[in-house]
Amino acid sequence: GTIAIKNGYVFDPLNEINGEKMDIFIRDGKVVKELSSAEMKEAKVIDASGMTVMPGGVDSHSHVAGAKVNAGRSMRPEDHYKANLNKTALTHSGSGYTVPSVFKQGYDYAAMGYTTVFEAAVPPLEARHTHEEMRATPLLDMGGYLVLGNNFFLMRYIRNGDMEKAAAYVAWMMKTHKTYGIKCVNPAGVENWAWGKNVSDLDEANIHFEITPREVIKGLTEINETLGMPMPVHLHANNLGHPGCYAITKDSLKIPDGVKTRQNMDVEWAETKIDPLRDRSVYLTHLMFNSFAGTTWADCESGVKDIADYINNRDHVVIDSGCVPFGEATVMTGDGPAIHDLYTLTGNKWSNTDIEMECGSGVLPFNYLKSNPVHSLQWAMGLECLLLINDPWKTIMTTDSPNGGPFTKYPEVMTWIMSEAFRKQTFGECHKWANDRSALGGVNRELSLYDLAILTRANPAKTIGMAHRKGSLGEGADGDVTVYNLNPQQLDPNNYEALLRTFRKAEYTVKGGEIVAVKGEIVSLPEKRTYYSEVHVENEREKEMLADVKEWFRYYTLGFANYPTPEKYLANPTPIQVNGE
Ligand code: MFN
Ligand code: ZN
Ligand code: ZN
Repeated sequence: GTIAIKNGYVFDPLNEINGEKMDIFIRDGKVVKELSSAEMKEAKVIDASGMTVMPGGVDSHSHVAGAKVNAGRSMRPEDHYKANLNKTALTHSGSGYTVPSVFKQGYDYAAMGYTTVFEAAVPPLEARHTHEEMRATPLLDMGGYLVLGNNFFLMRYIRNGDMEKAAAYVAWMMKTHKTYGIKCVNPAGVENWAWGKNVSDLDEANIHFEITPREVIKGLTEINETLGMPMPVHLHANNLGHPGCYAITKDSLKIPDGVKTRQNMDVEWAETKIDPLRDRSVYLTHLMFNSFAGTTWADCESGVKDIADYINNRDHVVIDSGCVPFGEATVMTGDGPAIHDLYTLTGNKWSNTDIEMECGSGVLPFNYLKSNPVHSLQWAMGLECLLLINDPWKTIMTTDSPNGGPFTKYPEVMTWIMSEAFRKQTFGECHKWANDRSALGGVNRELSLYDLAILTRANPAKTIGMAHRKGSLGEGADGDVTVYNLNPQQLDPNNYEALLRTFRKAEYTVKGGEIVAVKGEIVSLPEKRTYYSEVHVENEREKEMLADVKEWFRYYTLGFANYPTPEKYLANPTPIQVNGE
């Protein structure tokens, strides 16, 4: 589409534009400097006078597609009653509050101004299912991270120091499953879950493979940089959700310190003022869930300050928060033992699957209550993750949807980080542990619209290596734009009701130069894309590695030829060419 968005206050951190009143032009789906007068006559025009204009929202960690998300949908009929959506002439019907149907999740994200969402965890053997659901999710450009932290081949190669084959294997797995980056969930620990066990410290070797979490993290970060991957290793650290786990989280972050980043992709860069190349060697996810101090739930407290101090002093780490906005959630993760712990704690119904023993996953409904001391502390800790780390370019706003709460609660999180008055309001409603056992009460920082654009657009895009297209309104970027009905000149953080209203429904969501949502109503359904990394390594090396894989495939429950996901499973497959050596 061709469109002019006129007279808005633009917040575009990748181009250092901070509330400047200006016009944004899009031709054939891409941002351009200007339109000719002939083109202007044909173009759609949005009058954004007195409004806030940002790049389309980018979610770099959300659980939206694949086996465990679908298990969540099928095991929670009660969740379907909590939200439903009638069909219109244009849109499909849908239901589900914490685990919405594929249609509803696409519409709901777009209504809030989001246009790009990456699925947080794709088990290799479930890649086809994941792609089918991504393809069926309307409006969003998507991609997924491949779960490799307990992969048989990698554990064996890394333990034997066979790093060339390990790298060739990762390259081959990315193109075989059409995935985008390396995900590492509870390294070495999920393998032990096959015996009903876990690992508890970085130097505890697991059963049979005899490899430690430290060796897996070190190995995967090295492989990631050898291959020149678009994004850093995406780490879900060990001991998630255990009181005291903040220590192992901090020690895990020290492992990739000093690893030299090498992002080597063949893309046309959008014009940006800030170096869009990545400088982080690790992207730690849902920091909140990995930051408990103390020894039991009775004496637990926030450990976020300690980790934030570390991150403030180093430059190789970027995190997403995993905020808890209170209320219904569905916890789902590739970390089987972590969900089992929550099952023994709550007695809630749960589901657990080993996927050919390479991944274990679990799902369990969870309700975060303002009356519960620990849940209130978790609310405070999630916001600490975003407010105690000083440099906004080290943080990304998420709820680890739907683990901390559904993504439809993002407006609440945005408002809490922008408004101390809103935080005070919530402190008054929730359990006193939120204040007594965290540092949040002493924080008076209020993020600006520019900061917000970093945490929800520029930084997720930059972190995952998508800044050439996403999170930017620079020339050549995708024409994805959010217009909020909010006049920055009249922004009043004390009027948090107004902020909540603003963020719940974007005035306009523009995707690829087409208006897709107006005041929360879906008005068009243009095509979408799926990104994955096509990593190139030497043929010889791939051949040697494949001989090993084929040998072991005799033990798999499916044939080697059925392993790959063909391109036809993807909506507009868009490979990113990566020069892997
Ligand atoms: C990652 O995968 C991902 O992870 C994310 O819910 C996830 O009772 C999965 O409910 C959690 N305990 C407590 O609330 C506190 C303890 C209790 C006690 O036993 O002492 N204390 C009190 O009740 C205080 C009483 C006094 C007072 O101050 O009021 C439990 C409970 C819990 C806590 C349970 N924990 C789990 C949290 C972890 C991980 C959720 C989700 C997680 C999801 N993504 O006079 C007075 O004032 C009286 C004071 C009171 C008194 O002393 O009696 C994807 O990969
Ligand atoms: Zn996780
Ligand atoms: Zn997650």
